[in-house]
Amino acid sequence: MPEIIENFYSPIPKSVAHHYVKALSAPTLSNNIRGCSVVYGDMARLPLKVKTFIEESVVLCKPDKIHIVDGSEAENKLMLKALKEAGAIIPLPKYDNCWLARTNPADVARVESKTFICTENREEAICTPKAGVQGSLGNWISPKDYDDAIMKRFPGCMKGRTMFVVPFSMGPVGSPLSKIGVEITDSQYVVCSMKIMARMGAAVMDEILNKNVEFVKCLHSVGTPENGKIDVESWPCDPERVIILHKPALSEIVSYGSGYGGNSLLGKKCFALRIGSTIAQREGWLAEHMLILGVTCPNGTKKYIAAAFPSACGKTNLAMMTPTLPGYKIECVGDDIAWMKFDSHGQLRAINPENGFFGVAPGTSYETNPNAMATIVKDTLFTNVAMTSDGGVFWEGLEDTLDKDTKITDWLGNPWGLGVSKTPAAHPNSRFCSPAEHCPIIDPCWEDSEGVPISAILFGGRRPQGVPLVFESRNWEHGVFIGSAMRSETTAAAEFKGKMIMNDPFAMRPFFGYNFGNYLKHWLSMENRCTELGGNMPKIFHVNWFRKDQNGQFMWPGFGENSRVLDWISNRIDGVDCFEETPIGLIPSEGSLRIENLKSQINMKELFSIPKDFWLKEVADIQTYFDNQVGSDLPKEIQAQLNDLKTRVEKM
Ligand code: GTP
Ligand code: SPV
Ligand code: MN
Repeated sequence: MPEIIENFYSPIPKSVAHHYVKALSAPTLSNNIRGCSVVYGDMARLPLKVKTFIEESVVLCKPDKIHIVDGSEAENKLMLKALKEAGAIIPLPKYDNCWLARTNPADVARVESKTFICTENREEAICTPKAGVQGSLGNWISPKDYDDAIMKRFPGCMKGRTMFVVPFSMGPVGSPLSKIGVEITDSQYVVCSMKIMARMGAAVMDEILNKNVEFVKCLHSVGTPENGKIDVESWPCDPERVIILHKPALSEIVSYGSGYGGNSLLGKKCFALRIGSTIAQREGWLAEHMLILGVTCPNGTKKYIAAAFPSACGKTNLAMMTPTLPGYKIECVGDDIAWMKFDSHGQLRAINPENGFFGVAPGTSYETNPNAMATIVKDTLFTNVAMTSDGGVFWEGLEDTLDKDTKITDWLGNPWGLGVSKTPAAHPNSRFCSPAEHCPIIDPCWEDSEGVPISAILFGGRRPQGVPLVFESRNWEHGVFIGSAMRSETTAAAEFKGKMIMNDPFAMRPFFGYNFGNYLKHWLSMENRCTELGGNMPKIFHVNWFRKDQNGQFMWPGFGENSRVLDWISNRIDGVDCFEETPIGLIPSEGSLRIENLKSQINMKELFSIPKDFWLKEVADIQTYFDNQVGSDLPKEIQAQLNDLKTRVEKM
């Protein structure tokens, strides 16, 4: 046993290996699968279906060794140690068990253009764009091309590496709303990240074994470039041949070439959203790119709100907000993904299927998000942030924390000087990966298996022009239309360069697992489902923290001040008559948005203005988008909503 550990985790000194051996799972008798030795883990715990999945993967990928992940602390320590010794992570002694990973600079974000949904017919997966127009609502791949793509990349891709088998649960283990996956990966970084982001390990394997539940098969390899040359030894990947494949019919995800975030932590966007949305459609619920927060008002009443903003548009910040309005309390249930289902009384309930935060680092500071700052000083794996000479982290937004003797190393490992260097210290999509339980304002109900009751759904994005701070939909159908017409400035979370306004319906453009037209029909159908059960639909709002003035400055201070908007929304949920009708929806009536004690003067008139020219163009742009991208898949109710909006705006 010590020999196995030593040679697997070489060059760990024998004495250290010995120290951990006691805590490890018992060795098995026939410790091999298809001739490949199992160097860690309990073969006896392997359900037949998992064993078959491992066998198939071994035959395809030809790893040297197999490690069945048990999720224990001892195992995690070994992994981190091995990563450190391989130079893949750097310790951050300023904090408690925190680490920094630097990626290959060619592997820094999700790759939407190489992400595919595989179905028999194209129409099941994506809308049919107008002739001559490039579709932007996902990519389809045929079953044959799917197989070819795998066969071009995977055979032998794990030679010389260890194959890790990670059983994981999205949602608390055993909860009726949870779903299980097994990720096979050749990246220890992925294993350590999955330990933070999902419930994983032996308890999940037992769940599969004892309840014989189905699981989503997730196969991941960081790959090796075709010429066999790995650019950055500490971060192997194959950027040229990255591909992220989903086959909903088989509940299967296959990802090659990238070790980064949503490309490699397959429980997150691939499972919880893309495969998740197809399961949700089938089973009658919603899998959404949404934060979930609890807001307690000064009178002690508490409501839960879900909000969909595109990547890097403020979900984590809103979910962890420190309200500036006295007497308010915000608590965080989740910051990225919500699974929502009506209960038997017709109340919409949400769970956060994740176990941690994979949050955008730049912009996070003691001023903007002190709760995130308190979360990330323990058990956190940072990626592509800058490092300080005292063993801490640095990124844009933390300038005030620096003293003049501190030296900075940028995300690429080069010396960096504040006010001197022309490039950012941290990559704009650099991230922290932290356990949710370390968040000081984690909601007491965040792991409740029945989920928390949702009273409102917010849509939003980065809209520098024309879109007011907040408006309410006239009804559910109008709200679904607002979601379908969402647009936002692009960010560094995906491969887009520069800032342009892009349509991002429901903040799900990169994450739909099936045809967007059918997704809209599914959303519209929720109203009947709810009323039949005797419930009330949540109200729908649109928010925009990012409107700019003529000088290009944000007109609204955002962050904790967004509590003022939540206050108004909360009053609207309670039915308070504090609104004014406009062509685009209901906005706060004069004086009903609390603006007392704001630190700076705000031009409220401008912030809530609805310029006719802008909205005429917006209506035309939405029409073009629907015609070009959605075509005959667009539900007639949504077209009718757009027609009505057009009529109202024209009458302005
Ligand atoms: P993903 O994890 O990619 O899905 O992103 P997210 O939606 O969780 O975005 P996040 O909260 O991490 O915010 C992204 C960036 O927007 C950060 O740099 C924040 O500082 C900035 N931001 C968030 N909220 C506000 C706000 O209210 N006003 C302004 N001006 N910026 C904000
Ligand atoms: C996003 O891009 O919306 C993220 C980061 O939350 S990733 O996990 O990379 O998708
Ligand atoms: Mn996200």
